[in-house]
Amino acid sequence: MFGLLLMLLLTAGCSQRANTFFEKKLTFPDILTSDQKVKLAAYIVPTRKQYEWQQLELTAFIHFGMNTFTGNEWGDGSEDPVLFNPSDFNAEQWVTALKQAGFKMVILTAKHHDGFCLWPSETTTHSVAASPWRNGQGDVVREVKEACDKYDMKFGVYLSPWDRNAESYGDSPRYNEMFVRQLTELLTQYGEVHEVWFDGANGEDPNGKEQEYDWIRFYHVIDSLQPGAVKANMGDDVRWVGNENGLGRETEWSVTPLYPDVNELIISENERLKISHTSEDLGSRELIKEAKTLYWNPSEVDVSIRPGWFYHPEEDDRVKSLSQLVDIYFQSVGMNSVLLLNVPPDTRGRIHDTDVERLRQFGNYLSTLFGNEMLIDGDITWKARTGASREYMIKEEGKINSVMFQEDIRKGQRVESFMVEGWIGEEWTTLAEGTTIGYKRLLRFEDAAPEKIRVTIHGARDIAHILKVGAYYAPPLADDQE
Ligand code: FUL
Repeated sequence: MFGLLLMLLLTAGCSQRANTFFEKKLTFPDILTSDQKVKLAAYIVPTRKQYEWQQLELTAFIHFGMNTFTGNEWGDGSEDPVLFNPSDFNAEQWVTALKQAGFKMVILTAKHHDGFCLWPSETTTHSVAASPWRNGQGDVVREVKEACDKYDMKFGVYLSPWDRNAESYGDSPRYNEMFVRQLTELLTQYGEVHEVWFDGANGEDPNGKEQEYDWIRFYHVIDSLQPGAVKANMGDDVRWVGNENGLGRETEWSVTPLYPDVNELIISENERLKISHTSEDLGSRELIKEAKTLYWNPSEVDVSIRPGWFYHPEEDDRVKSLSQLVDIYFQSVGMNSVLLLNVPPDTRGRIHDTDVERLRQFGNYLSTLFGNEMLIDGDITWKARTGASREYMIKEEGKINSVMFQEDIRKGQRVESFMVEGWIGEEWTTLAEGTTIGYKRLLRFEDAAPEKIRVTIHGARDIAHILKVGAYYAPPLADDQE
């Protein structure tokens, strides 16, 4: 029966890989039962670039621009370019601080809502070219990209569609044309770009005119100029988790009917299903039963190391503590998401010492924690059916308080619920319970010293491919490390 279903889907033109899997998208034929739909959901897999992106785990946002100098979070576009004048700009300092902490990509705000371009764009005079910095000869995008290349860091761009400076904003075709030119400059003049991040903000122009973004055209520009770049947030490769607090979902399905609101058809389908980025449930069986199309659309957790996205000196003593950052790590990377941590440089054009030190502590903490694997045999792959259990031996005298699970998502995301027990004092004691796993799931519990652990898969949508199980001891963290 399953073979017949696959045949049907093939003839329906779905993109199928290796005779079994569906890359990124699957539209169901009308005749399927609910159970068949759930089963097929287990065969939707990431594209290669989505999979590579997921493996980065730690990525960094850099909010830097006019707001750094005016103290704003959102400029209105009327700011004088002479205000942009970092006194000691050093992109290598950003990249090395992030690199040492384990970050794998830097995404720069090439243009925020105020429309000020950090590169000398030919589309506008509102750019670094009109600033005193480097006598108007500077290019922040170039210097950051060069630093990334030098230290083997991936590079991404944030280009705000909402532009409060552009005169054409609100005159939809004209502004879209300019936006495409800006995108084209960024995607052709700097070498490889790995992520393009589109914010959804869509303010009116001063006369109340609304701008209609041509998302599909923007997608085509990216796909043709940088086929290796994932499109995030309003893009269709990477999904905004739905909050800016560093908090993922306990149950995080990368397979979901949610697609960004790029046109009327999609908007009405999202409305019919009553789903948006902030919905708690984006992938349950109940939702899949109602869906017509499913996507591989994994979650990205964006959060700032400071209260604001841009640097403000008055927030120097409000940099997140190490324990807050570690919590965020467990709630993002540990909840089947990629972390996008914002670290905003100051008016010198350098990352402040407090933030550099916190990044160093964060990187050290993670390498101590995960550098000491307590399981002897956690790397053996395991094909687990619903109800299956497996025991893992712990190294002698090992204290643990966290466990890690990974599914081989190249074969789909399947686990719906599982449990971890420890063999303590000649009996099994429950240590932790979880729902989804996906690319990675971390669970924490009280310190325990079991001789071995037992993992039971209580529910799965099909045979789950468990790639790795790990157990670790996370050293205690006091909040006074701020
Ligand atoms: C938001 C923007 O309005 C903020 O300023 C920031 O850039 C954040 C990452 O996205 O929607």
